[in-house]
Amino acid sequence: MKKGFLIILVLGLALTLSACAPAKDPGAAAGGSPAKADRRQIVVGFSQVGAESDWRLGNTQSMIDAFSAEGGYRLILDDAQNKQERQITAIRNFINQGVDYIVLAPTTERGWDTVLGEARAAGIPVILVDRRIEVEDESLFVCWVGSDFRREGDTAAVWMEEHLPEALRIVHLQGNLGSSAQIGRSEGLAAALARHPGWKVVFEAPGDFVQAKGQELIESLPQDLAYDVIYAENDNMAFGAIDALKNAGILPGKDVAIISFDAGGRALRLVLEGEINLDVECNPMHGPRVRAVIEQLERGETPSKYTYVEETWFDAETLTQAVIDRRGY
Ligand code: GYE
Repeated sequence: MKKGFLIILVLGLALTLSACAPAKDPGAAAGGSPAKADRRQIVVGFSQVGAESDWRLGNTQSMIDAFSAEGGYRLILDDAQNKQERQITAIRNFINQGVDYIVLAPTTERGWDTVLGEARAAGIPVILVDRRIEVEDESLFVCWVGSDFRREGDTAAVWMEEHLPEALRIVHLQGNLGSSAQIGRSEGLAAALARHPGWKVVFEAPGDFVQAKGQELIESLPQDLAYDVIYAENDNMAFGAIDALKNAGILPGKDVAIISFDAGGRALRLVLEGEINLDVECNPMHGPRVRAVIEQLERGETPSKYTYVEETWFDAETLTQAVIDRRGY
């Protein structure tokens, strides 16, 4: 009995000692080159909006691919689940961890002054991607990379002017209120409404860029509400709207025109099939663009303050299968 106890004690001690032993230098053990071990890893804290849409998933993947360990980076990714408070907490965590760069894809435009002031006080450069922010002092961020959302809204409006009748009853599914993507796309529509007395918005509500919410909103419309077009501010809300219409025996793309934004692969297939009439492109592949900005900063260069991504639009006449096959999102 006593002897057994002693054996256990000795074994336990041996295990504890081995756990405390200093780790061997992996480079030396593998006979690896010291130069490789010395190379500095750049730590990037990325505060992402959430996972609300196909666009967002494509965007996250693009960032993961761009900031790989093989490329010399360590990416700390934080998913804020569409909450600005969570993004503010994430940024404070990045500051505490002493990251080299903070990349922020902001949920909404306002409310960033304080936390970005904290990042500046800690000497950490902040790069904005996707949506924009409104701050008192624009030097709180180094630069921004993303899309011209107002232009996307204008593009949709022009297409509607050219392809749809002058008397138009519009159902407007908005994105996250206060986000640049919502603001720009809604502004484009509002400007066109001012030009067209025959256009009327018969229903308008935010669906937060989420498929289930798009579906719920269309299902919630009064039975006797007549409308000609659904202006959905992203593909996922358009998917939800399409499902709701089909369940009600209404043909999307024919009985009701569908306008959408993002133009991800899944949506483009519906353009070819005639269920989405127009999809305005919004490119989420920002990873390499943000990496290029960081490379510039590492070389001591000054990146341009605002970089807009080139984008186009697709309807059944302009879209080809080859475009869909090349889509990375
Ligand atoms: O259109 C939508 C996503 O900010 C451009 O956010 C982005 C928008 C995109 O959830 O699908």
